Amino acid sequence: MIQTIATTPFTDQKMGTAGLRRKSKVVIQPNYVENFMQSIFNVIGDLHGKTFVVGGDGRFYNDKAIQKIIKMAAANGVAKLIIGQNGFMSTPAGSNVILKNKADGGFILSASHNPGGENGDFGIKYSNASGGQIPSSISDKIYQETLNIKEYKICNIDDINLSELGTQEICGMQIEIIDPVKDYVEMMQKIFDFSAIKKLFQNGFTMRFDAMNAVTGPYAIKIFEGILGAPKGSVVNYHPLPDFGGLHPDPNMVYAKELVDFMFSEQAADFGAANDGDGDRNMILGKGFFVTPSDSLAIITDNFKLIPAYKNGIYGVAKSAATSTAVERVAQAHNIGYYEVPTGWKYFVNLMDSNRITFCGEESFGTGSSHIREKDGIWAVLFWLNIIAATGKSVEDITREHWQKYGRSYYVRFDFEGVDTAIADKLMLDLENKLSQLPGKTMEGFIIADAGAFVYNDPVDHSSTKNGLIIRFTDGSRIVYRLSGTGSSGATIRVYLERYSKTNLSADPLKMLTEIFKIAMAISEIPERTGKHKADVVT
Ligand code: G16
Repeated sequence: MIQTIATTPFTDQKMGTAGLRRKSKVVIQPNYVENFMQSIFNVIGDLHGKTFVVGGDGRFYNDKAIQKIIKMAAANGVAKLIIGQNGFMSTPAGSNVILKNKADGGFILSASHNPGGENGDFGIKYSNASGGQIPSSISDKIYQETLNIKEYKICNIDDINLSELGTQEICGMQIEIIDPVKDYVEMMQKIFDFSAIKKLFQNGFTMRFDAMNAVTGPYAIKIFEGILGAPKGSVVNYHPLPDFGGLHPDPNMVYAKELVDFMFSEQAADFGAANDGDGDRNMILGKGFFVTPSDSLAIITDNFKLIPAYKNGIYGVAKSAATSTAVERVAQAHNIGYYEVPTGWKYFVNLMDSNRITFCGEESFGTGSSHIREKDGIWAVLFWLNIIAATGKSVEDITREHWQKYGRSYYVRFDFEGVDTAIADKLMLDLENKLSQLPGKTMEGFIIADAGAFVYNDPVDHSSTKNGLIIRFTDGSRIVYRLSGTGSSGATIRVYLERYSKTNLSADPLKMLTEIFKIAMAISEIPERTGKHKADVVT
């Protein structure tokens, strides 16, 4: 039944910040998924005795791609696949299943927060036995393999029925279909104080969770409405749909508009939250109030003692360089380890494995802990609910009290999307060359303290990664420039701005950052070079 099929390489199968992401129309080309998967299998080498976890966020082509992966895994000698029922599994749940079963890795079929459907994006995230996504050293090898691939192996059998739980054998490989929600729920119950959160709802607390028609719907219904007793209707858009029902499952102030409008209306619930396509991102809202992901990480870290699983102490905390410095002040106050890594959750994995950190987070709506090796949307929501249950305070009060204690990092990200790749690359190169001349200069009343590329030297595997350019001012303000690594076409230039104030705690973030924005544009020449005088997305 095993066939060897001749193929020719695609030249665009280089993984980005988190796996391979391309337009669905590109991925559905004959042999596209096959080439990519065979390249991974070739790089792994001997697959005999190995177990992998497979699932996805249910987007268009999830069902087709998963069948290909099953048939190819069997043909390549994989011993066992653990698959989410109907091919569904969130990214955090997948990480948990890998770790719990001591599997050799896993594949989550998702383009994360990117839109889905035939005209949207598709993607494949590949994790190893750590439960986290592979380091760049391995993804580089896989990319080289994709450029040289000549054939792939596949079992010539009918599609497998993925709706029945249980074990079966195909082509000499074992398949176990599991309930993707069960293990995840059990893990959350071990971390948080479910009875305190349950009491909160019994006392009339209200929430709205927007699953954005993506993978977390079934998890959220089970946990929030089922176990914790949130009123029926608290979870909305909970049916995972191939095109996310036309929603763009990116939980931020722009794309989670339905939730944001509701939370800023008269009818607002006490608490609002959303997750992204594959359930690793989160957005936290109070009544008429938005918590930036950078502040959320700082607040979560400051409150670790309120959570059963962390109350005895945490190792430390890490953030991506582009994330605001709010959590740095918390780490100093608690005298715990503090690390700054490049953008990409995979950079946290070594720090967690070596017990250097417990919590980590990113400005891109990702927060998580060492319970798994991916960011975790529902975990972050439960963390906030647990803080609220333990303190009896609102989201806004918790955040404002945090600012009183530590000061406030005003923080906004500006995305310039759909830029010609050559223009974006040249802009970053020229900018980097310019940075060494900037220190000491005064612009718009701000003095530049230092400027340069962000280079991370991993303390565990000693690899070195360069990602983004940073300008720091003498008052603690910062500008970070990066090219996104999660787009499916063209380039997106991200500009992250931050300004710290110890005393001015209630200003409008955009007003606070007016001058810094002007400086960021003047130095980079983004408007002149891209023709864009306004960012496409401001979050
Ligand atoms: C991925 C990574 C994150 C990263 C984000 C944004 O998230 O896992 O670590 O912060 O992309 O990356 P970029 O700025 O390069 O677009 P996800 O949720 O898309 O998998």
